[in-house]
Amino acid sequence: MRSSSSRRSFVAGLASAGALAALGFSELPDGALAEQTLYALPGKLPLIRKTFRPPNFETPVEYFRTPITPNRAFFVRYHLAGIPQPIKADDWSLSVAGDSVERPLKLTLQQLKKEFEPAQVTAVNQCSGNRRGLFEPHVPGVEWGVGAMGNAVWRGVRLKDVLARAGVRSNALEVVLDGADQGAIDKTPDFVKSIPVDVALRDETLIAFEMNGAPLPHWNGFPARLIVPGWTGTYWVKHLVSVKLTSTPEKNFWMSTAYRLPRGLFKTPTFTSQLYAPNEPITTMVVNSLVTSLRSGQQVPRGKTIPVRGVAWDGGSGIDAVEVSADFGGSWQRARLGKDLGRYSFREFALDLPAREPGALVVMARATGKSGETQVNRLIFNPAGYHHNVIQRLYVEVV
Ligand SMILES: Nc1nc2c(c(=O)[nH]1)N[C@H]1C(S)=C(S)[C@@H](COP(=O)(O)O)O[C@H]1N2
Ligand SMILES: [Mo]
Repeated sequence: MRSSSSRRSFVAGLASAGALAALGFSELPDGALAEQTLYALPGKLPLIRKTFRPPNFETPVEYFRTPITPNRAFFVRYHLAGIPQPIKADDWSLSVAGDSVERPLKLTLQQLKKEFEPAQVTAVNQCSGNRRGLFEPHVPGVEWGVGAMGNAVWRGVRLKDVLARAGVRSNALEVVLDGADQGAIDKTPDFVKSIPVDVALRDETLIAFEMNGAPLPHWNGFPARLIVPGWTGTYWVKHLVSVKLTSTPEKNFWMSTAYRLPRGLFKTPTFTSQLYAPNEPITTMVVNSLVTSLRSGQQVPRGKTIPVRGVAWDGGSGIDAVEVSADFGGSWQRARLGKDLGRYSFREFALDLPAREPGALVVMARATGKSGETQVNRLIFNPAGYHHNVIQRLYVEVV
């Protein structure tokens, strides 16, 4: 084993960006980086365009320097080819049905807003495939960098209150969610997701129509979307038009084939009614963090400090600690944590490292949840490229 000081000089001796990338220092493989273009959808700031049809746009890192992600910078993810058409609030209604409700019903947006108690939650919406572009070996799918996520204050009504109005039968197993977007000339099956009934009946599972105090942007699900705090973004169905309580597992492509993981690979909760195949659906997010104050390859003047700041989050236990290392993980120091905005929210962290001697450093940040789960040193490979929470290694040069 190398000592940390010889590791440091080893890193300092590396000349080319290619050699650094080979060690995992670049944020994305070279090809993926070269393809990054910024583009502003109507109502949005310029975001990193991954695909245009369907619209898949990633949030640039600088917007994670505040714990709440601005609506105009919030990432956009769609599955069905074509651009989802804006919906008029007056034309929209939500149907609540299924074989496990007593009384099917339909609600307008006005009814939803007026007849139910308001509720809100601050929660991270992160795509299961966030950081897929960093997978080694490479896996197919949208090659996301680090910005297929965002944190917002979501406001709306509780799904459980809406379900209660329709009457929940005791045989209810899953709640099936469908949005207004459809692949009209598309071969892709309609995007329909389900969640376990106990998750649907939690206080913090919402039908939201506001994001950070404003109506949901079209691209993030206007006029209403599902919020499932702690669970990955795939369950947060946008432009929600149908909620069905069912006594049988939902078996469409998006539940049975996509968004699945090898069984038992992660210690996340099990979606028990969906265990009819050798694999299992993804559920909650794994603990993770993002350094927002440094870019790999950055130079810092000697005598100054190296600011290590960023955000950390997990699947809902809340962040317990973020530790920072400047010696390839040889030693770790606890960062200060920012204000607690709730267990589903981003938690800010900060630590200043001294930039004493000229040379190269590898800065790492490692988050641990209150569940005891910690970010991993090595990728837990899975074929669809989900749950990337490898500790970042940022190469910083003191000059
Ligand atoms: N109607 C609809 N809802 C959807 C999707 C979709 O394709 N259609 N994609 C899901 C996925 S996979 C993610 S990660 C989140 C992304 O939310 P955002 O686009 O608001 O950032 O929306 C979810 N809800
Ligand atoms: Mo996603």
